[in-house]
Amino acid sequence: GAEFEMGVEEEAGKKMGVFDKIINKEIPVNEVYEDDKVLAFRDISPQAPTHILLIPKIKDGLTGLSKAEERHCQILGHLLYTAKVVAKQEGLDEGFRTVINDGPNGCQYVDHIHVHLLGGRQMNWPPG
Ligand code: DGP
Repeated sequence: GAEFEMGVEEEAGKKMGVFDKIINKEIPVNEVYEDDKVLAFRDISPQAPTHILLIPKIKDGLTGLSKAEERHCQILGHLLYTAKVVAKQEGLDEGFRTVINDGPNGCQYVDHIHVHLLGGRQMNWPPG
């Protein structure tokens, strides 16, 4: 999609991505968790009663999971662990789903890795 292509420009330093603007507080979000490495906020287009995005504050080339290198192992683990912390904070005691979309087939639109945390309703399997 268009935003995926925008990310290429961003890598070249021409354009700041939407999640960078969120990290820089240039775009306001409904924040639910923050620490030195990760920011979590409510998705603008929620697909479940609870729909939160978790993103690393420093992208470090991690536009998507397919671009992960061994140096990203710590932040990847921290993102997933934080999803659990936020799920508990949100009271998702009956379960929840985490999703990382990657690339066109994965319906990834924002090229800054993010974990979707979805809950508050019965999820379906297989996903669409
Ligand atoms: P994905 O398809 O995995 O790339 O999901 C990107 C998600 O980001 C999508 O669910 C909508 C969300 N999103 C995009 N722009 C904004 C924004 O400006 N604010 C918030 N809160 N969410 C956004």
